[in-house]
Amino acid sequence: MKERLAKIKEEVLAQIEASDSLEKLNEVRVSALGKKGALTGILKSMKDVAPEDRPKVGQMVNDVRQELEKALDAEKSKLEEIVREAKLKSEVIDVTLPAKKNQVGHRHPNAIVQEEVERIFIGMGYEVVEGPEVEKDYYNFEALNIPKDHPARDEQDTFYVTEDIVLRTQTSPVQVRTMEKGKLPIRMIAPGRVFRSDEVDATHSPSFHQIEGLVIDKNITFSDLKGTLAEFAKELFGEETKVKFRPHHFPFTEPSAEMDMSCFKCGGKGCRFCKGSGWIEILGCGMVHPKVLKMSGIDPEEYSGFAFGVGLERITLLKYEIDDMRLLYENDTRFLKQF
Ligand code: 2NL
Repeated sequence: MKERLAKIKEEVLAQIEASDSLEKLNEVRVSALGKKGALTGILKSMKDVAPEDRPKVGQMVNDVRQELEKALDAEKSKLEEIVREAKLKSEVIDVTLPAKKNQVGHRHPNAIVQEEVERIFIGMGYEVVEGPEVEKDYYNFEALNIPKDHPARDEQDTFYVTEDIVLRTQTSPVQVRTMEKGKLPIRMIAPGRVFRSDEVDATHSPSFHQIEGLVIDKNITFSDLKGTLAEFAKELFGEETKVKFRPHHFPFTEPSAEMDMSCFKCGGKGCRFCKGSGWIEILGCGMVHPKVLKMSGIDPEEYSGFAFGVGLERITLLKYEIDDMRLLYENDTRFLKQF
């Protein structure tokens, strides 16, 4: 029995020595000490040992078991250390490598200018209101005094969704919806995307942005319009900016005008930028037509108001001296991050 034990010990120690992986070492542990292992086998054959010898043999088996366990644990630590070393070597990080640069986005120049315009009007007590881009024909045309046969409908090259649903050609429908709600007075601007099936070139796109403004109160006059829009131009293009108004026609305002501002490049002397005239056209405006007020439930005898509309892209191109609107739609960050 003693020899059998010694042989098992030697064999197992040799197997431990020969194990070159944690998996193999575990197989050795199971085959030596496991339920069906060699040592357990010896304990099972205790019945063949004389009863008086049993405690001694038991003691011997336990001693061998302890010795083997010690050897197994030592080998396990050794193998684990080897695995750790290999892992450290394979996962080595070169801290001197240049870091990956995160691409940071940039505010779109249109968004920057829109926020600037919003800031100016909020400062004068206006509210910023938004509305749907897909509109009823009624809100886009009828309520603005543009009936079915009106030539302005051709000028505006409308995208029709159905016979009476359109992609809005201006943001006025937002103002009509606000007037309809009946809460007066109104001081609002309506920025947003509009659509016209125009030809595409350096100054036209089928989808662009507009900012319209509307003021309705008692005793609002053309002087209020002039003062407000002159202040707007000064805040946006500089204190020295002058404005002038030319008579114009819109179906929804009467009287109507277009506003020019003195050229911010040459100050009015005339240059390539203002095509020698010293003036640059920037917006359309007028006193809200009494018919438009009446259709939205406002009494034109009691209330009056002014309205205006500016093309956002037009202002952006002017402000940043960009010569082609298409640059605003390409979203090339090399272009965008200049502003
Ligand atoms: C332009 C002209 C304009 C308006 C828009 C407006 C809205 C309502 C009532 C009356 Cl609800 N008018 N909007 C008025 C005058 C001009 O835009 O040339 N925009 C680029």
